[in-house]
Amino acid sequence: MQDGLVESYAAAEIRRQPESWSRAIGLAAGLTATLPAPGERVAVIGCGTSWYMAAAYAALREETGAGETDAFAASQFPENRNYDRVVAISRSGTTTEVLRALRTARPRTVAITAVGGSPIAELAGEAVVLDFADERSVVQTVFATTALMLLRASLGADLEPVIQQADAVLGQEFTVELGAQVTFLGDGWAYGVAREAALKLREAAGVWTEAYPQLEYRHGPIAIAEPGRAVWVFGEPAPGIAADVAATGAELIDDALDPVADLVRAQLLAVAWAHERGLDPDRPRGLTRSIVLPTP
Ligand code: F1P
Repeated sequence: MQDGLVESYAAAEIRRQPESWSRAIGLAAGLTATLPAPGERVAVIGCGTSWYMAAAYAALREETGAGETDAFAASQFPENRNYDRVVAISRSGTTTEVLRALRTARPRTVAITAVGGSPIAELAGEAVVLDFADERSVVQTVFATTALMLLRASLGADLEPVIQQADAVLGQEFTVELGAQVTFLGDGWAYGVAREAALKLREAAGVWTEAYPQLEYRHGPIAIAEPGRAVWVFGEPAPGIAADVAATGAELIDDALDPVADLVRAQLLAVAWAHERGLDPDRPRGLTRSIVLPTP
């Protein structure tokens, strides 16, 4: 473990994740009337990290046959859709675009937030308050994954193996090799998690990252692969991807982990690389805890 890793809020919050997930999973059974029911048409909205968690849950809900589910960056939420339920994810509960979208959403809305009594919690018809997962770092880790694990639990997933994998990731010593560029790949719900991993490295460490569905990788993004750059696959690698990456000389990272446990590894790397670069992972350049626009 590097000295720097224990100094940031982000490092401590990353380590809190398995415990926070267990707590959230314990809440899921009591939220069956609040969270989307099987068969409902659902939209899930958020901004930044919260959007990527929304995208992961939406794809997973469809994959498990629970019902049609769309995910939108809150600013892109279409006003004239009739969903059975709209789920808004926002750690702060103050993000302007989420508030704007919720004002147009109907009929049932539910907020998942870390802050009870926040504007989004008040505006939504119902609120799930994960205050135990709130964070000091601007860069989100524990709230985001806790919201996603709660939603996964609501779909009936057995998450104990994921917790064990994350515990193992957190217990590992790893050497920090500064990556010049990392492209994350994932399919289905893992694509949302891959986008979040890419965002984490950009936000905390200023690393150049990209993220694509696996089969999109050959449609252009592969052109930037070269020795010294990496391609990190979340979930099972698609046939032929490993060989195609090897041919470029880029490094392939395939941890064979659940995507959320793999995200924990990416979070740890983001904090470690931030320290290597002399950056503060808690206070990334140009970012604030939430984006509150002048016109609400
Ligand atoms: C969403 C968010 C974060 C991002 C930054 C700005 O916040 O976009 O994901 O890292 O801090 O805000 P929230 O709506 O989940 O509070």
